[in-house]
Amino acid sequence: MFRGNKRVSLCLFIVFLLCISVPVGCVGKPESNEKPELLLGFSQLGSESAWRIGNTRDIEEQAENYGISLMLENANQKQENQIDAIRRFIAYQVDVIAFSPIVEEGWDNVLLEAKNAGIPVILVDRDISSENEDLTTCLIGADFYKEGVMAAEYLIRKADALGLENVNIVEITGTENSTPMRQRQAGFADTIKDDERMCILESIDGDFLKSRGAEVMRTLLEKYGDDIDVIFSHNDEMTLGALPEIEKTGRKPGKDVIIISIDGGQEAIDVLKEGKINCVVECTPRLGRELMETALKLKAGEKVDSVIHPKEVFFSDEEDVSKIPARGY
Ligand code: GYE
Repeated sequence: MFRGNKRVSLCLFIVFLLCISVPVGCVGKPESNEKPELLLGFSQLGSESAWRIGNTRDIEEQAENYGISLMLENANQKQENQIDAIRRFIAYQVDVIAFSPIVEEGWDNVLLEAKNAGIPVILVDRDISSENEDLTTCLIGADFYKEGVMAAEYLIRKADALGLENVNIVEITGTENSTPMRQRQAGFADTIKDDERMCILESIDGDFLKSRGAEVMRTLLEKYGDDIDVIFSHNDEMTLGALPEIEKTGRKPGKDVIIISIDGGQEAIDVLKEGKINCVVECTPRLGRELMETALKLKAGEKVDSVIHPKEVFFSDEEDVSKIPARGY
């Protein structure tokens, strides 16, 4: 009897254990232990411009929209920080790596490590230059060559409209050896090369920074003074740095000097509306949606397009600029 009772109690205890363990099993592991559907490591190159800040924000927002876990690292304008970040993503075994290379050269070793770890890599915004073509899967970014072409085509139309015979241009270029610097310069130069009125007096590196834009402008003004007819600047930040320097000399940007910029951030568009910039070629920082779509496809083992360029336009004094809607960056 006593022994029987003991057996019954044991049985009841086991049933009790089963009762409490089954529902817990149904609920599953606590959320923090759950593997997210996709873990994306993204190395942003820095925060040098409104464009870059808008790009980072867009990628964060779209990761959230798509329910993708994002490991975001900001390299503060240093290639070695980007290489370290990519190595951390590999060690962490993320599903997909994305990065915006600050310059084109110098990525082969770390990308080979990612390839050997079986992690696909997406280039965002800027390209790399490598003999080994299969280190990355695709590039999601603007057609910078076309942006340079659009800037030059505007200038040719403007020179026609004003009846100019000689057009002296100074160019403030973006970060040396970066894709937008190389491609914007090439697109612009190729487009004006057969127009005998056009002459590039000098091109100086402004590193996409406002402070450098001002510094470069001072140097160019000291050297060429009133001979300068046109400023072609590779981004809005450098343009915004250069404008006050021109004003200090008593000349009016947008009237006495033709100003052409690239990006199309809100601040530059406001200055275009004031008449101090003549043309702004758009470069959209909204690459987040394409990035998430592509990362999901790669995780699913699907094929992706090797180059994805967003559609871009330009804004100029040839149109009613008061109608340009808010830019959002
Ligand atoms: O034009 C500039 C930024 O790579 C497209 O980088 C980007 C460029 C953009 O700092 O403002």
